[in-house]
Amino acid sequence: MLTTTLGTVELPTCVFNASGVRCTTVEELNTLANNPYVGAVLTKSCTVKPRKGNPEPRYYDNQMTSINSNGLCNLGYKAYGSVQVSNKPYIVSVAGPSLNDALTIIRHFEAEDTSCDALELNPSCPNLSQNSGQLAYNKKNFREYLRRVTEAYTGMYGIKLPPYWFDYQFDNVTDILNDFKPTFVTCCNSLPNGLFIDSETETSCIRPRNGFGGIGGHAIKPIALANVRQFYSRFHGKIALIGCGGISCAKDAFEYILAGADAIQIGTKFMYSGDQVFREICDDLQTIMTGHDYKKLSDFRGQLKENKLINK
Ligand code: RRO
Repeated sequence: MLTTTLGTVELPTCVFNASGVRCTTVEELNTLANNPYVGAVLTKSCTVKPRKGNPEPRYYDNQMTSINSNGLCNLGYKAYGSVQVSNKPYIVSVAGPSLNDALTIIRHFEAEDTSCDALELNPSCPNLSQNSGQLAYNKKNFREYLRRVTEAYTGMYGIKLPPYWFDYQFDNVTDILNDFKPTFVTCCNSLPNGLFIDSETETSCIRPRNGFGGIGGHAIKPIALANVRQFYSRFHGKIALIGCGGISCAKDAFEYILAGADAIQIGTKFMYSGDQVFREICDDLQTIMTGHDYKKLSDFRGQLKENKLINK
């Protein structure tokens, strides 16, 4: 009932982890692989060399909403290339963060026989490049990045996008994506440069960068949902969509699919609740679908209706 596809790759369920959340170590990746409710295993964004990341505390949440400045802590791409996942799709997130580093990583996955089924490119980390801004916000650089990446890599790939706001941005990004034809896009990375303050200690809740960090969870759900919808109406089914942002229950997942998502990723809620969240969302999503008489995701995917209700 919950199976879905990204290009030619089949996922046993449409629910999996967001990159960065409980997916950095080999043990965490194996836990995701062994959980039957998880539709794919996605890694933490990787760099060429292993990175420790930013000083702690670098993550904070209040159950609903999170802030992080993790600083790309990861094992380095070679470690992720050696992980074996055989029972479901294995997706490696590639950060770079420079284009040359991204190319080094991508060439490895092009040349070597790994168990990686797809790459999720990450040109949208909110915690780096404060002076130049995120790559995916710069039309010229984003196009050049995708030109070089697609020259080097012939396998399946998707792109994790930052949140966009205006029609012209959705139009511009769609033009670029139509030229490079990723299999999927993920909407969206965390919202850059938020701030949580602890009124008791009178400090910021995280330490790096004076407390500024990427916001995830409940607060960004309407934004990420809108991004899915905006791209759904522009892609005409040619690029698959993964919704990511504030999904904490099956109702949230249902809304993302109505907006046009083929699959959904869980970040803040997975960090907070752990592995059980996948079972809860899968079970409850099936119950909601049965209540609406839907047997498969394609029965309602993208079918958001116009609101013609009259206020009394
Ligand atoms: O590691 C991070 O600080 C981080 C990354 Br790479 C990202 O893409 N998104 C995020 O919220 N944090």
